[in-house]
Amino acid sequence: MKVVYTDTHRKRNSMTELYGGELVRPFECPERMAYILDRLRETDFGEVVAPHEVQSRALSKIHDEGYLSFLKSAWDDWKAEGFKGEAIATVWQSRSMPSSRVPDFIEGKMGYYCLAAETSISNGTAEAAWASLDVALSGTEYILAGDRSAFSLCRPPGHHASHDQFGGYCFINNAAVAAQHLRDSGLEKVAVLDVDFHHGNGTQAIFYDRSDVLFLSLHGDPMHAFPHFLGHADEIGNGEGAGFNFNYSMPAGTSFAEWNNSLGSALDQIEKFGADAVIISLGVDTFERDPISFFKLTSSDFIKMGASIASLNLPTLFVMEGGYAVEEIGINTVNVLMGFKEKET
Ligand code: Q9C
Ligand code: ZN
Repeated sequence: MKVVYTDTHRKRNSMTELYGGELVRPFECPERMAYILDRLRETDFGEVVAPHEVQSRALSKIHDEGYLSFLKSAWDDWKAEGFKGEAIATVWQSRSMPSSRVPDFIEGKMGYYCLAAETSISNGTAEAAWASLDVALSGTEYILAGDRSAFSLCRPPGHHASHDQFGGYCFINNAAVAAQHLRDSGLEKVAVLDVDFHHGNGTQAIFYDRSDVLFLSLHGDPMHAFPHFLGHADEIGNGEGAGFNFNYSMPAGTSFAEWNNSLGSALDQIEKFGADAVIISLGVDTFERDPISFFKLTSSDFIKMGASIASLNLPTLFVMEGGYAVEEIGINTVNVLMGFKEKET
C-alpha cells in the first residue's frame, strides 16, 4: 500500500486554538505527522511517495468558489487590518440574525465562512490545505490506476469542512473531493466511512442530497461531543439522498466491543449499497488516551479495526483525519493499516 505524504503540511502551524476560554497551542499540530512517519519507517510499512499534480474538477464541485478565494486571502486580509493575533471568527449569522449576505469586512467574512471558533487561520494555512488536497487526490489516482489500497497522509484534516465553511481544524474536505474525483473518473458508487471520533459533519452535509455517495459516520454522541449540531441517527439523507446517510453515535466510555458492533452495521450497509470503492476518513481520536475525546479504544483494537475494514474486499483509500494523543498516533494509525494489509486480498 502506497503512502502519499508531503512536508508542505508544516505550513499549517497555527499558534492559537480557542479552548476552554484560553488560547492554547492547537491539538492539531505538525508533530502528528512526524510520529506517523516514524512508525511507518519503524514497521517498514511501505513506500512513502510525494503527491503529484492531479487534473481534477472535483474541488470546484465540492466547495464554493467564494469560500475557496476567501481561504486564499483570509490571512492577508486579516493582517491588513493590523490585527495582532491569528484570524479567529467571533460573530455569526444566527437564529436571531438570519442573513445570507457575505459581509465585506474580514471580521464578518470570518463568521460567514467559519463553523467553529477553535480553528484559527494563520500564515501558510491555505498552502497547507491545498497540499493536503493534493495528497488526497494523488492517493485517489493510485486507486484509479488499480491499486487495491492507498493511504493519503493528509494534514490538515478535512471532514468537518462543508461546502462553504471551515472549522474543527479542517479547511478543504479531502475525503469528499476524493469521492467526487472517483465518481468523475467513472466509478458509479462510492462509500465514505468516517471512523474519526467526531461526526463528519462536512462530508455528511456535502453528500446529504445524493444517492451516488453513501456516507456513514461512527462518532461520539453530538449532544456531548463536537460538532454538537449534527450527527444524530435520525439524519438519514434528503430527497434523492434519503437512505444514503448513516450515523452511529455512541456514548462516553464506548469500548471497542460496542464500537465494533456499529462498524459491523456500517459495513453491512456498504455491502448492501454495492460500493465500487470505499474511502475511510481515518481518525484515531477514538483512542482511550486522546486528550479531547471520550471513547476507550486501545492500540491493539486499531489492528482489529483495519482487519474488519479489509473484509469489505473493496478498493480502499485511507484519508487521514484526527488523532491528538500525539505520541501514540503513529502506533494507532499504522495499526489500522497493518490490520488491513494482513487481511487484504
Ligand atoms: N472539548 C478533528 O478531529 N474542539 N477535529 C473540540 C473538545 C474541536 C476535531 C473541543 C475538535 C475538532 C479533525
Ligand atoms: Zn476527530
